[in-house]
Amino acid sequence: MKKSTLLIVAGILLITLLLYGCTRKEHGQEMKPVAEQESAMTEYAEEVELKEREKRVSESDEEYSGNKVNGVREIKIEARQFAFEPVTIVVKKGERVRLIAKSLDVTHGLGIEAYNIDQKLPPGQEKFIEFTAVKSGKFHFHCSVYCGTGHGKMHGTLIVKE
Ligand SMILES: [Cu+2]
Repeated sequence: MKKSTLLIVAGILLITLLLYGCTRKEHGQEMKPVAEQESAMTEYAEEVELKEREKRVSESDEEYSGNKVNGVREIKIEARQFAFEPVTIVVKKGERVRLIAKSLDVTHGLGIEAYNIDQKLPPGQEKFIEFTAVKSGKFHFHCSVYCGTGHGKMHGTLIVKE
């Protein structure tokens, strides 16, 4: 092989190596923005997840009736011929519950047998019924004072969620 041929081959090899090196460097430079982009995307995903979690917390609280006031769940309940409003009360197991019950017409009563509650409700008076929701499940409540022909239909449900 001629010396000049060797030189040309060596030159080509050198150029190839240089080009390879440059390409690699370029790739290396490209890596950084991609990584930055990924971390930005991760941050964005974390932010979205946080917002969704906050939303879930507020939504899950909406599952329950009334409002939490100084750690006690206060729920207003109205009785009239011949229904309770709301007809379903949802609380969380273990929490302290304060029912603020009132009759809008005649004397009714609020009876929740599972919780040993029987409160007479004279018309127009707010009555406070407090208990701790120690038992989970669905419990029946009813009007415990005869109030007229539809008295037997005055029912409701207390749901104590785990
Ligand atoms: Cu009744």
